[in-house]
Amino acid sequence: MSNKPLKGLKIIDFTHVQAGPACTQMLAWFGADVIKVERPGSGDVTRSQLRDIPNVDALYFTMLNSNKRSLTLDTKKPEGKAVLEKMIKESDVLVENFGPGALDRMGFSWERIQELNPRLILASVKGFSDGHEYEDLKVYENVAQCAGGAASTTGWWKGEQAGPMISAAALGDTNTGMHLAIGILTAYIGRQQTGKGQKVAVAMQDAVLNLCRVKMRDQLRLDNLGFLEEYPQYPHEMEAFADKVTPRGGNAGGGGQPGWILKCKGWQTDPNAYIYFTVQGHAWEPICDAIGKPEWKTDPAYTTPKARQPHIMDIFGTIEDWLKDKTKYEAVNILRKFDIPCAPVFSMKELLHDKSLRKSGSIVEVPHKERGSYWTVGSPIKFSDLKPEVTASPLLGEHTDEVLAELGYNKEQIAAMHAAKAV
Ligand code: CAO
Repeated sequence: MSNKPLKGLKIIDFTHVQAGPACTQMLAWFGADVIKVERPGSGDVTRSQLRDIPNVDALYFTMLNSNKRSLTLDTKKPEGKAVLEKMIKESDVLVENFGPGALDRMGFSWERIQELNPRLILASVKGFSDGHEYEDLKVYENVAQCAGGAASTTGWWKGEQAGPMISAAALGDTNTGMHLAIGILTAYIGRQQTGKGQKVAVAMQDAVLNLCRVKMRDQLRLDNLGFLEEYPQYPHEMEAFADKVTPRGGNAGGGGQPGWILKCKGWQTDPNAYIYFTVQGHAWEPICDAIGKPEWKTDPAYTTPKARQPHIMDIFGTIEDWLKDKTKYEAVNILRKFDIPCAPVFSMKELLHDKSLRKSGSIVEVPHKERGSYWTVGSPIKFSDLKPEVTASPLLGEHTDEVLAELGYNKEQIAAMHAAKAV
């Protein structure tokens, strides 16, 4: 049995969809007692969204709500409100990601929460921060990617595919939930010092922006320099910098190491027969040896990053030529011997069946009462003394009576709540 550091931490999980649930799921993996509060009858909307098996909880729900308990509660009914009040008095954290003002309208403003339990940490996700000119907007993933700078800096700058582009990675949702988890744990440590809870808020726009830090760096450099030397537009399409707005850089490396996605054997039929190849400055000589171009090691047109940059795409073209009779796996197996930072482009199918990921617990199979079992993404954080064990997501209201009993309600009171449809 591994140690569970968050054991004893009681969390009211008043979250839905992805941003909030991702946060509380992670805390549950690490031992917190997470009670998901859901609307009677329907629950979290993701239970029924994009179902793959009729009448059972959708993967969207099961993959974001493992290790939790489920309590159904209509918090707009007086009986439901009373239960939530009791929970607030007895818990450490309340996490919510409702639309702006919803918690206040329900009667649980920050002031009221502090009256009920000054030790409680209230953790919220909203689209925009408090006081922001867009604070009233409801926000989903892609909206946040647009608002936080990811969309304007992702994708192609010319051709038919030109235009802002959304990432498939949940930069707005799960990423915001991860930021919130850091905020909650910080407030929890703070409470150990002060005895007081506090309100922790993460706006999805801010969480996306935090991941776009290097693009803000580029904007500041562009303001000063008028061009960005590591972008594929440099130096042949300088007009891309004319308006001094950070352009989209396709698959270019975001730092001082140029990189690109390169075609491997079979790319014509396999949409993922590619590798990412990085030209790390000090690895230039090994690269020349690896790709059979030893003459580039001494040719002044190639020896320094500055000399290479104007024709970096031609260099990538030569590397692609070398790759054309090698699968992505064969290519990486050669390049790894030369210490070149690279990896295959893995499809979701490959990742799902990846032996290393299954061995490390990054992909896990979880038994489920109604589905049989499901595969999910396990904890990306690894500890020496904690092996997170992923357990099934709860059925809707599976723990309602159990949680109410723990709160001190007797059988008759629980039956009355059922009769009033408050739970
Ligand atoms: N009992 C009674 N009422 C409940 C309840 C319960 N257990 N749970 C929720 N409700 C009520 C809320 O109080 C709210 O009521 P009012 O608006 O009438 O006051 C109502 O349900 C709707 O809540 P909502 O605004 O959160 O839901 P929505 O589906 O309209 O919006 C979303 C969804 C995600 C756009 C919105 O919640 C939001 O902007 N959240 C903040 C940002 C966020 O987290 N977005 C990411 C979601 S993950 O992709």
